[in-house]
Amino acid sequence: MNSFKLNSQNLSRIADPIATPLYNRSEITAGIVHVGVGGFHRAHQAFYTDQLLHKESNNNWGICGVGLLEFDQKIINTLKEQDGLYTLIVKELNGTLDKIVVGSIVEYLFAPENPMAVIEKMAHPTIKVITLTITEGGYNYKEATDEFDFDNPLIQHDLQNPNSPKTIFGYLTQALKLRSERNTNGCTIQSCDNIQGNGDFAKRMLLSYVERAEPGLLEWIRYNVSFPNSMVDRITPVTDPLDISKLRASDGIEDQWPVVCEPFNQWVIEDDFIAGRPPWEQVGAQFVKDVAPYEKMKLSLLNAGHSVLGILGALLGYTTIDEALSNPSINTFLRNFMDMEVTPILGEIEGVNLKNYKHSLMQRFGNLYMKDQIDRICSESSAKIPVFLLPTINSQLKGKGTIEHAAFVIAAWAIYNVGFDENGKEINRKDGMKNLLHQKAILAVDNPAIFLEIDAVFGNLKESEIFVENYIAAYKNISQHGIEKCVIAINNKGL
Ligand code: CS2
Repeated sequence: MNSFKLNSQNLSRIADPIATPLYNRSEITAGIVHVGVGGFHRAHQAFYTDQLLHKESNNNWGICGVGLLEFDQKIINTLKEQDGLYTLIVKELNGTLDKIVVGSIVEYLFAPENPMAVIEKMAHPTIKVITLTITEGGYNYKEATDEFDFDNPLIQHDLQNPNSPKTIFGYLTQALKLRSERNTNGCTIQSCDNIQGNGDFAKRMLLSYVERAEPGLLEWIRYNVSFPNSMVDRITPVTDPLDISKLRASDGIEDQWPVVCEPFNQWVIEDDFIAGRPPWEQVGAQFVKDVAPYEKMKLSLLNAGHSVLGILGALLGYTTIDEALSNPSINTFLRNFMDMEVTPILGEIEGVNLKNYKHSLMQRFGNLYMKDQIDRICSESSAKIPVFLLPTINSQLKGKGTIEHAAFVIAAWAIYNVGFDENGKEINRKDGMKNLLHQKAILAVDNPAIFLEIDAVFGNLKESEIFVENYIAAYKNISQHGIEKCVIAINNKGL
């Protein structure tokens, strides 16, 4: 098949049934700056926004994508070469692929190249909302002290070089400072990361930084910036080179970086936008007063469920989430974890049937065509476990509920960090705390409790006798019998 590069000029060559932007992209202006143009943003917010731009009167809600890290150079270059266009490949449960060319990213900036351009853009009066996907670890939070981490050398750099910052905190502070000095309207900063109370958390971290960097700005922020909480959801595996070559072979589209994702998507947002907002409700987002219960449900069932499958699956030598779920004992273990340890802490959630939600999660995890990588799920677990799993453990301990499954997963993660699966194959671990985790994991072989001393991950969990007891028992059992036998024994107890 003749192929062509994906860009504005070639849009008309894209054949049905692939949807392309039907709005006039040259008339769209950016009302949103988004930081972190990874796969998730492109499968979720940029997709919702693309759908919105198809409706009338929304021309001022385009997105300016910003790459903050050196690592982002590749995606920003790709967007530049493709005029911001990319293909979203939705992998249905039955294997059908739905493809959409998304057009909502109309500008793109690479911060390391020109920091002032990013600061000016964030401060521009047409920008009403600044959204973030900077990952759980990106908020510069120190679990051990429950505070903003001023020891981070990048933060020190930003304090000394306000006009050429490297972190999101330096950028936002300078942009808000310009807004206040120029008497520009305020704006909304919306976190789209998987963190309970992500808006409140982003606010707390930013204000800690501002207090040190620009204390005179605190008052202005209080009255001119809002930080809505939101729950975001769409499983988005890492794009595989095969996705790229197949797209070219089947549709002739040469897209350097398409995004693959599942059909399901959900976005629940607290309606607190001080300078106006896109009417995302027109395309399926839910605006509610209190997002907390939705966030808690999603983080503790979906994200923690992912970690359960990822960690146990990695030790068993699986490479994808569906493979791990297709193991019947892992499948039962996960369901019992959800029913026995998570469901009791959730309570009633208005408009949600938890039984159906859990059922749909199992279907989503089992999607055979997504090939969601266990490596992706296990990466940065040191930042994920405190958000996905610890709140459940702590609530259950408080309410004297069971924590056996969760303790088992933590024990498995300690063993995972030794670095080998049960077949002796080296695990490809990616984690900001990789070295420390490994050191502690090695010491834990003779004394498992040592692993729980990583306060940055576990806080004061080591002080719970019940947890430590369960964890040590699980650790010893796994070391002796392997994951699968232990999982079967735990499942049998639940019968
Ligand atoms: C995953 C999430 O990173 C992870 O561990 O659980 O990326 C998950 O796929 C998304 O939050 C789905 O909305």
